[in-house]
Amino acid sequence: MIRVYIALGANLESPKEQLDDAIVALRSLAEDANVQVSPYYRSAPMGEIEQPDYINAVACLTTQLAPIELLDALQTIEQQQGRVRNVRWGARTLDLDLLLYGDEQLSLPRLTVPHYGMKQRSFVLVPLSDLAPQLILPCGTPIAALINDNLRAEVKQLGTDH
Ligand code: PH2
Ligand code: MG
Ligand code: MG
Repeated sequence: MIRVYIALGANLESPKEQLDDAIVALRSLAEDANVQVSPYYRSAPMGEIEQPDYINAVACLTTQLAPIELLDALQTIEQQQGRVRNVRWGARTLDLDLLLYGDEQLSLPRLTVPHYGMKQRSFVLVPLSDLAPQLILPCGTPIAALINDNLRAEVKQLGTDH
């Protein structure tokens, strides 16, 4: 049984509902149907492409799935929620990124874990530290060492009644 952290992001077609629906779908991947979810955050789009603001969150669950099985399952959920892959970093109904798979460091053709951008992204680090303030990343860095006021100012917490 492995504890995994998954980043959720959406900026099209009722993004909050997309996250709500994704969390229901993630339960089917969890060993005990139990998924912990951070507060939802609104953030400006990272990158050069003009697109709507994102709603982001992080979920934590334990699973028996192997890393590639989990990646396949996440991509199936993205597709079920109407994800169309066209522009890199473009707008999307749902993005599910595998951030952490236990303590493992994986470099596979389809999958890099920890997620390559997670240490730079406020919309990942802030909700991740809400869920796991004591977390030590596989590289040995405590999540707390990556959080600061500037980073927190980049994201706006929404209600937690989801
Ligand atoms: N995801 C992207 C590109 N830009 N910006 C924000 N704020 N949140 C995201 O999840 C995001 C993004 C590509 O995955
Ligand atoms: Mg993705
Ligand atoms: Mg992403």
